[in-house]
Amino acid sequence: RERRMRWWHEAKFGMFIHWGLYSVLGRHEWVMEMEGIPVSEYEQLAKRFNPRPGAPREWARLARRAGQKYMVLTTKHHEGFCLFETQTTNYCAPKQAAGRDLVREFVEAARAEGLRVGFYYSLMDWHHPDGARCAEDEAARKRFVEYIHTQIRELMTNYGKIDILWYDVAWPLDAKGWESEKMNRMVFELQPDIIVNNRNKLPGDFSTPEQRIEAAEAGRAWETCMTMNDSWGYHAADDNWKSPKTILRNLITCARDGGNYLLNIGPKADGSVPEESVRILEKVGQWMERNGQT
Ligand code: FUL
Repeated sequence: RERRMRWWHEAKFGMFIHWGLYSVLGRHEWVMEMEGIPVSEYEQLAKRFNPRPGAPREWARLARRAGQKYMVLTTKHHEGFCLFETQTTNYCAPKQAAGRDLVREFVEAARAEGLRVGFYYSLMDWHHPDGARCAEDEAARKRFVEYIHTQIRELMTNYGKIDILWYDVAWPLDAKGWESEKMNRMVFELQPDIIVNNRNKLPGDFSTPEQRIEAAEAGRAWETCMTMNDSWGYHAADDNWKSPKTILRNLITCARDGGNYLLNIGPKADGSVPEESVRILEKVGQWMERNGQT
């Protein structure tokens, strides 16, 4: 583990990217749940999600200039829409309006800028019919876990070397239900050098304090993930931006206490990064450059 995690400890600073169909609405990445939008209606957003090519390259350039050393993209958030090519469902970018594999574009962009590559993947899925009933219905659980494991296998197989797997929200099952041990075994077989977080109900390689800075127990790696405003997905009306000074102070606190800082952007549906986020990251980058961190 020490060997696998060396680069990550040195990196200290990464870019989180929340991007999906919710970006079309621009009202928080939980919009489907918060506004009770029915699946059949929400699905229509896939017809309007057609980002312009090259957007991931802009994120990667922005990240590099800000002194971030790795990027983690939501390959699938709770809405269930896959940004990657998959055999498991048509509800994925290549088979909808986008017409292409956005995860591939992301991976290529990160590599082109010399950044490490991370995949966020939500276990909870509001789109799959078994996603909720799997807790009470064993046949549903079996189907759903097969679906999830297959998607993870695709992600771990089709994009070359992946550096981080960032699981999220394991509702409504436990580690046994998700077959998390088997899941991680498969992941490490396919990607021996990868590091995984703790959100599939196993300890994994690092802890994931959210929106707060809190060192884990001694000897345990941790990464604080945080938004620049109050939403992970693009939110047009959320202007509660942190100052560059606050962001820098947070980064320095994490580094001082031995943790990493994963700072989020929520690109718009076309892939462009909200102006305010760009401004903040550029300021951070100036400081990083002055201090020899880029
Ligand atoms: C949470 C999710 O519910 C949020 O939408 C976001 O992805 C955050 C990083 O993790 O648990």
